[in-house]
Amino acid sequence: DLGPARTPTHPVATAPVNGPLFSVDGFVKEFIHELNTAQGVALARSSVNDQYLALARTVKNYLMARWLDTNRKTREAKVKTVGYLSAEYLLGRQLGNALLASDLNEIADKGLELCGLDLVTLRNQEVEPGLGNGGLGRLAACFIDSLATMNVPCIGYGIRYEYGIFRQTFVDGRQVEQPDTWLALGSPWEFPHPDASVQVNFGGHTEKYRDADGKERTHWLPDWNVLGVPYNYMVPGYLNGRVNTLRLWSAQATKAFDLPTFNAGDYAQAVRAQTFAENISKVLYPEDSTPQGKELRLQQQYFFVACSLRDFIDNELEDDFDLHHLDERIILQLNDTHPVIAVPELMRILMDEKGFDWDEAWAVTTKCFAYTCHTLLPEALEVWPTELLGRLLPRHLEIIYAINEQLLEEVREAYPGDELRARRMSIIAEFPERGVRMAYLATYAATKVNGVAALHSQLLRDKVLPDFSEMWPDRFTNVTNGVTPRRFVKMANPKLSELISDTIGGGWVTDLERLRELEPFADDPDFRAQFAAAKDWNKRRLAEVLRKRDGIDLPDGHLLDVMVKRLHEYKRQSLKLLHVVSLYEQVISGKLPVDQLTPRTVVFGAKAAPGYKMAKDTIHLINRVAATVSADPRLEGRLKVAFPANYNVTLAEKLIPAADLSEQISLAGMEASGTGNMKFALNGALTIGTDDGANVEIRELVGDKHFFLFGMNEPQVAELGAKGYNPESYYEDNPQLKAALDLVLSGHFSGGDQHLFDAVVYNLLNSDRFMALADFQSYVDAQARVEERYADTDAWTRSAVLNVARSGFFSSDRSMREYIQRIWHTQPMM
Ligand code: 6GP
Repeated sequence: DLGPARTPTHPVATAPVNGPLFSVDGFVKEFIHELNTAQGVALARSSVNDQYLALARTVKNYLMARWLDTNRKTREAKVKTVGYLSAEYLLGRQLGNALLASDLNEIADKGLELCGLDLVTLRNQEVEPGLGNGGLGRLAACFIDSLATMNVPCIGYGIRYEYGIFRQTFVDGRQVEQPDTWLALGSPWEFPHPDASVQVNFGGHTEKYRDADGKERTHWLPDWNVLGVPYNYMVPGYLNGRVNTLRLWSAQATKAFDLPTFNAGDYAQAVRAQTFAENISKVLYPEDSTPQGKELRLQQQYFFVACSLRDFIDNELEDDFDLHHLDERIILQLNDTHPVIAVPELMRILMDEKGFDWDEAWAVTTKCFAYTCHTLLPEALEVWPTELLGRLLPRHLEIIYAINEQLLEEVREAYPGDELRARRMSIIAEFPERGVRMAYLATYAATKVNGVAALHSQLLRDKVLPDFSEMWPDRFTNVTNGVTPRRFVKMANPKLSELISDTIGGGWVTDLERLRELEPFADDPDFRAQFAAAKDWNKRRLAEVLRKRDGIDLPDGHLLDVMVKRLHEYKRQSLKLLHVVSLYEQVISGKLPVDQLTPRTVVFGAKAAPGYKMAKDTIHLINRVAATVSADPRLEGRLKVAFPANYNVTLAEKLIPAADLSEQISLAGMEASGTGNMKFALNGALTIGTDDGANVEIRELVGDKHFFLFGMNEPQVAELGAKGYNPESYYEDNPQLKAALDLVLSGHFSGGDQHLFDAVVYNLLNSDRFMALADFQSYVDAQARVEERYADTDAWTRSAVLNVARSGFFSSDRSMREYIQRIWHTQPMM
């Protein structure tokens, strides 16, 4: 403890912080200073990595003054802050976005040129922080970008994983995971504040005692603890001077090592505690949409949530703040169930530490949380065994039991005699083992519960939480997801952005509905030509990236058909693959003259959870089909399949702007929303998709004529399921489908091995939980319509322009506006 700060007497000490001068000269000075003093090298002897780090720090220095200023103003204004609690943030590279937000692109470009350096090369040196799996983590990153841009106070809270999502490589076509060493070459964007570290307790037991007033109270006596060290990241708003905070926690041992053991010579034992503690933030769990019920995962969840609540209460609020009014200063948004342990944690703080009664604590807690659900898969809803939860967090389990008692009392009062209902709604599951249903806990405690697209929110109410929505209908709402137009249009698609700005002005970047003004230009041949030219430029840029990055050659003049997302059976990459195999089979068997094949390149990008066998087998099969099809001279180069490894945000930014066709083909009722679907539409790809997630809203907005709908809708899926689904009948009845599956079974893609892909094929034939075979014919028919439209270049481009013009709704700024108005009740700052 350094004691209280002294009152400064020097005028400079109290003046606002100034960043480097906003000029090419100021930039160069700062850059060289960083290179010399932080990197410790002269320009002439510096490596590209030195230069990148110095550049990143230079840009950070510009933002720093604004960050300090934002913090000061927010604190002074004592306004309500959004505390976004998320176990994942899939940020993507930081440099490009920081340059854009601070309007430094031109200055940096010129300044680096004066130093004999090239901005693009330095930008490519950045390793993206992959601190998330997929949609849920990327959504969090888009949301905090939008809040900063809209001038809304927000702190994103999460975990600083030392290893993010694994790096995917292919060995003989099979996925092999490599550790993601994103910190290895330096981490210029973060700044740790070890002095603001927080202690987090685990284990032990609880004891009752009587306080001074004779009231019974509880005391938690934990038996181990770790330290949470905050690492701050700046979240700059677009050209508005606001810089919000992303605060990620890193776990450290409270004691570096056990000195007596160390002195006794058992060095390994002496540091064991340290290793154990640091494991908590070591690695991101690579499961997407399906939880891993592992103890370390629960440790991670409690760790970051406990750090965040403590941090906000102790460091962001005034010392004398009355916590009865906590909801006037923060709304804690629970990004799925991962942070839901924050609910009993806040109850514990208020009761055990601040002396609140139960009812007082509950009244505050229920005003401070809102919950977003991101899934419909029943197996994706987290349930923590009470045995584990009680061992790790005994006090929290007690509180959860008490919350549940209160819930059941309310239910019994509302529905007397309906014991079955009470049992259904219990937060405590009794089967297959005693466990805590985190989604129920969140729903009971939250002011609002939302799904992430209209259809999803409807199904959430009707199928996942029907009893809760019946009892508290007003608690449920929908906020359809969105994506940030800064990163995914302005930055990722510079040519299209320029064309849009030249046509309707630059306001669309923060007011995306203005893309509507492009509608009339869909009929302007000149505009269409420029639009198509931008698409071509994006394709050439992608070709260069894929050649360098993956050794993949992208043929000219092909329809670029892209399916990028996590590998999951419900997303149905296998359906896309069956279409490819079928086209190929028809050509090599002579049923389809090769010159009638629309030249097409199909690009897949997908990581599979390391333990998800079916997903990994599917990756293997895609790679084998890719190799076979691309190499077969009978196709005359008219069909190609490419599967670049390690799909991530960085690749998405190149791939999405180049795409013609966006594949959004999940079984209806399974994809909560999707956000890739929005990015494609905004970049002028046409969608082939089912009536699922946000596809429904995309289709409604862009119009049926400009969207290729296929497959069963959700009620039809439910009906077929109820009737009894028999995938084999589709195989028997559809010669085209049969021929495709038979070709796989023949060993054609596996060097004659007729059993290599048995698991994938027989899963489709015998079970096919996600009904790919049922939707096959409809999908193939829709693809024929795609080809017909594509053959008419003008018609295709017209549809593409209309997709852009009508997709402004899918800005994450709009999503944030809806959260603010209906859920958070916060105010932007002026
Ligand atoms: C995903 C959903 O699968 C996706 O449809 C949605 O767009 C995204 O969340 C953002 O809302 N869900 C997850 O990634 C997940 O882990 C538990 O859900």
